[in-house]
Amino acid sequence: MSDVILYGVSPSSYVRTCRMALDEKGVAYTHEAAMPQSPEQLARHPWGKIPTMTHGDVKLYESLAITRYVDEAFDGPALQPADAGDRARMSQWISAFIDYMYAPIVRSIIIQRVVVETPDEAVIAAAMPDAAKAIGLVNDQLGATPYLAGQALSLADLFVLPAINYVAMVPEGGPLLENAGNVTAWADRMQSRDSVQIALAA
Ligand SMILES: N[C@@H](CCC(=O)N[C@@H](CS)C(=O)NCC(=O)O)C(=O)O
Repeated sequence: MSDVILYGVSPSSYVRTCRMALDEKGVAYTHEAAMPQSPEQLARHPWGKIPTMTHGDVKLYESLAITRYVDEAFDGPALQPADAGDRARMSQWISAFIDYMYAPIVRSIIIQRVVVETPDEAVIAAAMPDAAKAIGLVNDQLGATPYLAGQALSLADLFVLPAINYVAMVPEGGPLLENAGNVTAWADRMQSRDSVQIALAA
């Protein structure tokens, strides 16, 4: 058994991000399908969220901390740009995803459409302008650079991709993605990566 253990159920956007980071680095890990807010997960994360990760004595919660640790503690291709400007842009996109994109796209649209038995159409409709704005900005970035932080894959792509993948699966994906050709082309390119196929198939 690997001494890296990632906790959290597979459909979670943030669990997918961490799995992709681990697989991009070639790190062997055990995946335990912990549920958020379960007693076990509350013991690992003060707010009961997923994912969490342990590596021997290192016990981490929060996806940004986990993915940065994975990139910095293990061999394998760098997932953070060396160039200061690109690295800052990576941080900007991760921060923007967590603060402005996750709520409208994942919490409001995807969870209502995919998880909730009777979706609240008002919640979905209210989230559409913010979701459209976010996807438009991602589209502009991907028109300028092949990946969110520049010329190479970075953690920023791994944070944003799972949400975009979900958007493409729900009816709202039609209007949200119809004018976002750079986003759909990037998402298509990303699908060819083993890490993406493993995480998104789960
Ligand atoms: N800030 C946390 C957010 C994690 C998060 O919101 N995870 C979701 C699943 S994608 C979750 O645990 N939701 C259940 C809950 O909030 O109780 C991180 O970056 O890891």
